[in-house]
Amino acid sequence: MALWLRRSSKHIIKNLMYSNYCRNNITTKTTTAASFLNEKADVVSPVFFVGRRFESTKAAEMRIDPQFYSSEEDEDHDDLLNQGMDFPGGKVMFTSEMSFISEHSDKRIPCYRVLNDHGEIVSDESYQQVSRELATRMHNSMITLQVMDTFLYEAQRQGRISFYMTSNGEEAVNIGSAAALSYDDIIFPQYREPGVLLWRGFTLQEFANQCFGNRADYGKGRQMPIHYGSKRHNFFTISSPIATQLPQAVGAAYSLKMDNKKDACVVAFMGDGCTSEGDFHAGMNFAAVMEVPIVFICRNNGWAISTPVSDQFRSDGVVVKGPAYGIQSIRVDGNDALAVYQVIRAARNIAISEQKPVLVEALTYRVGHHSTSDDSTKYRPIDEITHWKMAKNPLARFRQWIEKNGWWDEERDSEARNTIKQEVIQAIQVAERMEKPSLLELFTDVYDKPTNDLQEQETSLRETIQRHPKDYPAFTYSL
Ligand SMILES: Cc1ncc(C[n+]2csc(CCOP(=O)(O)OP(=O)(O)O)c2C)c(N)n1
Ligand SMILES: [Mg+2]
Repeated sequence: MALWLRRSSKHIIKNLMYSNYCRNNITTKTTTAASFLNEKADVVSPVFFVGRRFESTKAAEMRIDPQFYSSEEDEDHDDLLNQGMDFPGGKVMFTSEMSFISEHSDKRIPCYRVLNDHGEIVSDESYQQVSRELATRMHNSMITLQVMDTFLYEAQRQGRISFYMTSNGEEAVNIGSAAALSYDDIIFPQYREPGVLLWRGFTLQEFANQCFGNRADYGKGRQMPIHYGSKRHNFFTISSPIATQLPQAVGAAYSLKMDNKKDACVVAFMGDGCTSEGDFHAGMNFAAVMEVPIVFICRNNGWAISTPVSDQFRSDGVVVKGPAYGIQSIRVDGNDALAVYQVIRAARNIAISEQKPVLVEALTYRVGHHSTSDDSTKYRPIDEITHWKMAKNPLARFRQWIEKNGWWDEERDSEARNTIKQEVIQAIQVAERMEKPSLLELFTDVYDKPTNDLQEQETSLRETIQRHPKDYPAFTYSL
């Protein structure tokens, strides 16, 4: 019985292999068996696995297992080896050489740049000149971001707001990418990309209102500072749990595809640390499989709070992860605003015209502390920070370039900085003086009708504030 089973199974498997072999080679008109299987053999597509992507894995493995062959079948077997096998995703050739893919290539993926550290153009013909108007606007926006960061950071240090995060050192990724996009593109930010919102017209007053959590804050004071969001600017509200924005962004990109919208894409930002979250991998895979128009921009700034990238991953950064998911990818110098602009423009073009995702890894550096709750000198050398702040400064590099073009000079620079400084101070003063949102707002916007426990909490909070009015001065007016 055992012998019969073995012989029968060998026979069945051999037939199976043979029929698969024929089907795999179905376009070769001379194969009589192919004609037997399908009379229109010569016009049938050679792709065997279409529509049955996952069910044939086992059969495919069995087909190449030598234990199922007898010695007289060796020649056939060699032929089969040489043919390779059609497998979901394309033909895979066999090899008799057992070799593991190396964990890294000898050379690191190069980094695209347009400007060198002295603001000189080093790019080839792939670079497209930008207009004076655009270049000066980009520079002005980078200064605005820097000045806003300085004053809001100080406001936190003075105890006027509870928390803040700067984008110091990452101004070029912020503004270079924002300038390359259309306002219809939908942004899913991580949190260190306020420059994108600034570029789209979110005012300094709106930034300050959010950080002070006042009545004019769109989040009604219910979020920590820097959790901006604006429907008007196609900028999804920042959410603290890292990487949650990625699968959401892919869903939004899929909806663009379903709506056949061919003039916009989704742009999802993330940090290097974000790529260690499961949501990064789920998002990348879904984007690739569903072929959605999305540009993933990873700001690889060297650190995820106190975790250096060397403790984050062993791969050559983030860019190499793209091809593993079947995503076109590129590495760019994130401190070169011109290079970021060029790359994001091209990436956006691919995402929309090919309806496919693109991954961009921008190499930059977080010059500031992670947030106002952090002291980065505790875990990284000051020399490292100084190097990136001085020698690799993205604003200094861009400024040198626009000065060489005769579009900027010292006088213009100090005038711009002074004007922006006054605007930021004014915005902070107005935001600070404005009333806080009504306490009632704390319990709205989640349920249509507040649940019993929410009602109890509201009553309890009111009683507490009435008992201790000095501890809650900002809220007593709305009781
Ligand atoms: C799911 C989740 N885990 C952990 C945290 C705590 N956390 C906040 S920021 C951060 C580091 C993120 O680093 P990175 O993505 O590189 O962004 P960067 O701050 O460098 O811009 C961590 C771990 C969080 N907010 N959410
Ligand atoms: Mg980081």
